[in-house]
Amino acid sequence: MSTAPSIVILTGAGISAESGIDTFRDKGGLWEQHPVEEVATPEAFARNPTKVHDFYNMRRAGLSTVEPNAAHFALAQLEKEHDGAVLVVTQNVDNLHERAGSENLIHMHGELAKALCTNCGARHDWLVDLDEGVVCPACSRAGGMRPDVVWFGEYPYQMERIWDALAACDLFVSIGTSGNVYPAAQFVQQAKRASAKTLELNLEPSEGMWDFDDAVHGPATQIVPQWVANVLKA
Ligand code: BJW
Repeated sequence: MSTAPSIVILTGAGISAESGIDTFRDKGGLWEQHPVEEVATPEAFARNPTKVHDFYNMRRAGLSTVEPNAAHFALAQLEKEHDGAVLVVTQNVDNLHERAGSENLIHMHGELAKALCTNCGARHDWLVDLDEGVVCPACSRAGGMRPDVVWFGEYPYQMERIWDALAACDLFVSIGTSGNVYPAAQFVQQAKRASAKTLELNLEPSEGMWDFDDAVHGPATQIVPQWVANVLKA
């Protein structure tokens, strides 16, 4: 059995920023351009589905114009070369981790490249626009297709698997997230209850920086590959 540390990594919008994807809460971020209560709640979708579809259609179309960066690639390399377990839990709905090669990956807030039918519960790979008239390929009904993302007030995906991994990890690393959104913002406490070491890698100190044992601040494309290189040579 490996004695190498088991690592859980939480990523947020900051890891994709240098790939050209807007963050949410930074100056000029997505919530400044599109008020959160108008595009990221179930109530907003019920009230104005066209507006919500437009917001996600724009972001889904943007996927084909961006590439994974050095930070995504470094995490994929860590998963392949580290002797212990490596799990990446991302809050991001982009597909840059998987395109960089990460395989042990959970999209806790869903995926832009998937659609969910609210009539039959089927999930579909989806790279084109959605609208209220789209027919579900599984149940053939129209009107129920939505982006497969987790809005405020909805339950994030695979939480049991995430809590279990946090309870069993030796090292928890949070990368490129402001720590504003729960339950992800609580992961550091859960990891500490398991006596894991905790590390923040972010452009600037996050809301919860003082909860971490260590922190390194700078652009993800610099500090993540450096951290991975140190782990792999230890
Ligand atoms: C760089 C960088 C570079 C920039 N290099 N870094 C009151 C108290 C507590 C909780 C609640 C409350 N009222 C309601 C709640 C719960 C609510 C919540 O947290 N609200 C808060 C606003 C208070 N949460 C929910 O409703 C969640 N569900 C839930 O709680 O269910 C019940 C439950 C309870 C207990 C256990 C389990 C379940 C659902 C949350 C859904 C979030 N959805 C969104 C949008 C959908 C997806 C999408 O459209 O993309 O997910 S919101 C948005 O925020 C998105 C993100 O994934 C998420 C996190 O944002 P992130 O990634 O942190 O981005 P930013 O922009 O905030 O930060 C970027 C960071 O990067 C910054 O720090 C920069 O400095 C840094 N950075 N460039 C490195 N180059």
